This record gives sequence, C-alpha cells and structure tokens, in this order.
Amino acid sequence: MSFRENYREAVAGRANVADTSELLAYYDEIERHHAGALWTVANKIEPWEPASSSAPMLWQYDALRPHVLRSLELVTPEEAGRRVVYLANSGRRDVTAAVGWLYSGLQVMAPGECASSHRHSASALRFIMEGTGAFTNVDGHKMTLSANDFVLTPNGTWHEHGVEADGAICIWQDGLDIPLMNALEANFYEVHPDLKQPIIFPIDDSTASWGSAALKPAGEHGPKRYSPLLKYEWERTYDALQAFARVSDGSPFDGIHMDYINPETGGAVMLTLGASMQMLRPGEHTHAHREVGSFVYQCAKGSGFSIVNGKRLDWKERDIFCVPAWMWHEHANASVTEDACLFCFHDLPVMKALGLYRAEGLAENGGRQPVLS
Ligand code: GTQ
Repeated sequence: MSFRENYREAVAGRANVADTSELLAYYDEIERHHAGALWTVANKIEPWEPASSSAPMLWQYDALRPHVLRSLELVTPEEAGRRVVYLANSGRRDVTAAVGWLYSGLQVMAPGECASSHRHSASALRFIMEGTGAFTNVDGHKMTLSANDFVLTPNGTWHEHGVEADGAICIWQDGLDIPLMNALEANFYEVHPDLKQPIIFPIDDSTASWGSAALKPAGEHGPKRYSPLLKYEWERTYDALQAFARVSDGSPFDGIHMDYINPETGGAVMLTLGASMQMLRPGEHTHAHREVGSFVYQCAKGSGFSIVNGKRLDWKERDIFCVPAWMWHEHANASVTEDACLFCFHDLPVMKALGLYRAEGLAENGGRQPVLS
C-alpha cells in the first residue's frame, strides 16, 4: 500500500495497523482457534468501491472457432453432457466465470445431434452465432433458431438443444449465472427422467403469442419468474433498433440501446439475467460510463472497439468481450458507412433487485478515457 493510501485509510478511520512481532504472534494464536483479526482484512473486504477481480477480456471468434469445431471430433454430446468451450476470465478461473459471476461458453452441435433434456437452478440464455436447423425445446415449447436470435432457458425449465438432420453445424453462445448460483450455494441440476422431453405446444408458439410489438394475448398471464416470450428474433430486434434510431439520438453511453423485455411485466427477461442489443451508428464513439454490474458482449454486426478501464478491445462480428463491474467503458463503431450492433447479457436484474445498482458517466476529458494498453 502506498503512503497516500495508508494516509487515506488512517484519516478515514480505516484499518492501519503495523505488523509488530507481538501482533503477528497474536494473529497466529487466534488462527489456531479458527478466527482472525478483522483489521487485517477489513480494507480488502470493505473496499471504497467495487474492486473487480475480473479482467477486461476479448475472445476473438476466428481464433476460438477451429477449437470449438475440433471438439466435434473429440467428444459426443452424450459423453460430454454439453459440448462447450467455456470462456475463462484470467481473474476468475477459480469460479469458471467469463466475468464477475457470469458464465459463458460456445456450444457446438452437428446435424442430427441432440443433447439430453435437463434443468437447473442456473438461468440460461443463448445467442445463435452460425449454422442452420438449430432448435431448443423449453418445457415443451420447441423453437427454431437462426443467427442472432436470442433464446431463454429460464431456471427450473426442462431444456434440450439440437440441430435438425438437414441443418448445418451450429455454434451458439451460452450465457448462464452458474458462478452466482454456486456463490449462493443454491445450485441444483437434474437430468430429465426420459432424457428427451415431449413437444407439447405448436412450434414457435411463444414468439407467435408474445412476440408482437406492444400486443399480448388478452387476459393471458405468463409465468411469474421469466418472460413467456422465449425467443427474440434478430429481424424484429434489428427493425426495432432502426425505428428507434429514426426518432431518438440514443444514449450518450450506449448509442441506440434497447433491452429485451418480458412482455408481461416490461422488466428483465429473467430474475437474474438481463440482455440488450445496441446499435452504434456509423462513426459513433460513445462516452465512457461505469455501472455496478458485469457485462458480456457479442458483436452481432459490424466492427469497432471498446475501451474498458483504459484497455482497447478491437472487435468484429462474433467476437465476445466483457466489462467487469464498475469499470469505465465506451464503445466505438469503426465504420463510417455501416452500423455496428452489440448483443449483451448482464446481471443488472440482481443488482437492481438488491438495491445495489449505480452508474456514473466520466466527466473528465470530454467523457473519453485515455488508452493505456
Ligand atoms: O445448456 O444449460 O454452456 O447447463 C453450460 C452449462 C450450457 C445448458 C452450458 C449448461 C448449459
């Protein structure tokens, strides 16, 4: 700790105790009784502000894709359970997180394959990256999936994924709150007794019922815990962004930014995970802000870069990057002719439910960060 930090802690009445031999002996003694002196850890466990152990990171699709495809030859979905290459944040390897308490991975399936049905305490979502013929069945609601579609498999629902026999190899991004469920010691996992669940409803009934802008089935109530709309199609999403851009300047921090919502409540799609799609107009470079919450982004269209706590991350279509909690971030579209779109999932519903959400914009330097690396 620097002299300045030491001084700040002392003046503010924070722990500032020098290690004398008497004290070190005392710490050893109480440690033998499975106890510790709070002042040795106080400043660490009560930081002045959130101090994420996650690193801002970029996962380039071109680099990862061959390894994801190789797993097709190495393991079957039956052997592996889920054939997924997960994203390991260098600061969060111990909890298998891509950032904060969020997990993410790239799942691959060949035509005719289907992983067995299961359910768990973790809430899950998928963002389709490539391929044709992918489907997911969630509690009997079977959905057909195309690139840039966003799908929910809420916690507690039986779900299975596969690719139709006449489809092409599919890769999608999984996003789950597995690390959070484990941190809360609340994680259960169950395999469906029949391994495969029946299709109960008409194909794509959830989108047909709940997917119309501002209209919902009269009098009908969706499930309480999650959105009855389980699939958000890319075309409708992109149309919504285009329409909004015609009448709005957007957010100084996020451009044309829209949340995927539960059409029943107007709130987040699931209790713990929220998601959004944002469009950066040609040449747009947003101002930096920071929020209490962790974010995983995937570039759905175009190319550009983001600066996260001074680190520049250059991304293009299908690249994934993360923004750890309370880190400054700003986004830029590299093209002056095409728009760029960023899909994002995050844990803001948790932060908001617990009254922890905060955000602030960078005031200095015209709202732009210096690039440090
Ligand atoms: O399909 O629910 O990437 O349970 C990791 C764990 C996907 C899933 C993952 C899972 C799933």
